[in-house]
Amino acid sequence: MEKQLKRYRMYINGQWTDSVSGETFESYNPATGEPWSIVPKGNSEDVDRAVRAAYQAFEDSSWSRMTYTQRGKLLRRLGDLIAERAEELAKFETLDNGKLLREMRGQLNYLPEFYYYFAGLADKIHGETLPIDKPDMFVFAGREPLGVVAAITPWNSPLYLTTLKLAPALAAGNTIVIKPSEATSASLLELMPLVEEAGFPPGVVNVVTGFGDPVGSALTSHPLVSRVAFTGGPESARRVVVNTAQNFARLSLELGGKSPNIVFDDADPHNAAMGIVAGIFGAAGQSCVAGSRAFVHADIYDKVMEHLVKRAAAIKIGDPFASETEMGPLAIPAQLQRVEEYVQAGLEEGARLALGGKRPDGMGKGWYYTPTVFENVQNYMKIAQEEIFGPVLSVIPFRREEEVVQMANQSKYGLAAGIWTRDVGRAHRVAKAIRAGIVWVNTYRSISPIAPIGGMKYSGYGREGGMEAIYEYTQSKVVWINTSSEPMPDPFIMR
Ligand code: TXE
Repeated sequence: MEKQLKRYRMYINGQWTDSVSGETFESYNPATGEPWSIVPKGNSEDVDRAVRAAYQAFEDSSWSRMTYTQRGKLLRRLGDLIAERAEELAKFETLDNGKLLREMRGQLNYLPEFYYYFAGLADKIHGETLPIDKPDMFVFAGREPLGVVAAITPWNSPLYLTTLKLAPALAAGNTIVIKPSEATSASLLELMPLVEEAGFPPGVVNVVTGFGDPVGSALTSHPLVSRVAFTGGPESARRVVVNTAQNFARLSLELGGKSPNIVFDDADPHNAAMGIVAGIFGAAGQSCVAGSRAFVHADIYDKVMEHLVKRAAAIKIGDPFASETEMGPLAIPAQLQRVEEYVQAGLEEGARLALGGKRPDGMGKGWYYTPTVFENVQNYMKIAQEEIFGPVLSVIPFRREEEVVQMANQSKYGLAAGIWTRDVGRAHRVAKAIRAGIVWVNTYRSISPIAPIGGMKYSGYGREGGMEAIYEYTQSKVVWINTSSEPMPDPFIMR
């Protein structure tokens, strides 16, 4: 049986390699619940090899003396290669995480834009001269790379979430070691031949596969790592924060949310209902920005619910590779269990199921769950406060703008929010009042390399994407030049 499984190796210092221990683990297809590939199970020794390779590559002249324009060209070439192989890469993602092929295809087809954007920025990381308040001093400030970046990624959008770290890190001149989620190693390993073909020197990009502990822990605490970029859950994030106390690495955390999707009484009920469906049932709710709390104005509540439940009930669940499928399985069994536990908690707290709340029939061993809509939800309930990361929506009616802003902000999270209204003043007011890093008005789940992504409060800190990402992967250096020909003045006075 094992012979039929695809066998992967890690990518360290431009070489394909097994783990030092020789150990492996299986990766599963969520649609069938069966293993389909074998991946090396790394440990701290593999991490050490990869970090040392990245550190050496950072120091090596083939990377450190490469011009920013040349680095930009390599990134552009990588973008072109991804564009050529987007379909193939998307299929590996679907095999590993069970998300719709059409969604992964959409992400992969758009991914080159991120490489092009950061390729364009690579040689625009300018410094500045400072109009210093002292005569005979010429002072300038520039930005320099940080060194070795450690990227830790989850299973929901493996290459997209990797790219948000990889592209700006390389554009800024860093090197990188990436640890993909143990559930989805394949697409990143499939990307490595393209990294090589694009012309990145060995050691600039490395991949160590394996579990959070020991691989993630060893990587985030390694003394030669200067920057950690983490996307995942809060529990692992807490350990990462502690780990970086070892190496004082800079850190960005993207940890998901409990995003409100707010429908005002002047919104088109059908349109808003479709926005809610997109926000929570797209990707089966396994998205950091999932609009998992829908606040609907009481005056149009019934109409919105009618459209919402009708459309959600019609969602086609099935094989994520089939073009007609609208919702695939959940990516890992732990998620299925988590969703079931939260649905039970919702019922116990007195919320009422308007739709779903069970596993669908006839789906074999796949990790499927039906689109689920809860009514009669109070904002303080567990299902309205904790991230479920599955196709479970809580709907809460409201009457007043201040009331809904208050409820939307009564959450420990602050990643994203949606507002549905035709009143431009209200759109601006509410967007300003919501404590979230991203606010969408009359749209949901829109992304672009130009717009930064990141959260407030328990959703984490740091921003990915946009010009801000360049600042996140560089540090400033100030140089003072004394232009005076006078002798050195009193050495005991600070000047
Ligand atoms: O994520 P983990 P899990 C949320 C979502 C989900 C919950 C748990 O609510 O239900 O988190 O998901 C690595 N040091 N999100 O447990 O474990 C791990 O190997 C370093 C939101 O599956 O956080 C993987 O590569 N790394 C999120 C990565 O962390 C460690 C996406 C993420 O997995 C580690 C995923 C350690 N000690 C889950 N332990 C989003 N923001 O989109 C684990 N990891």
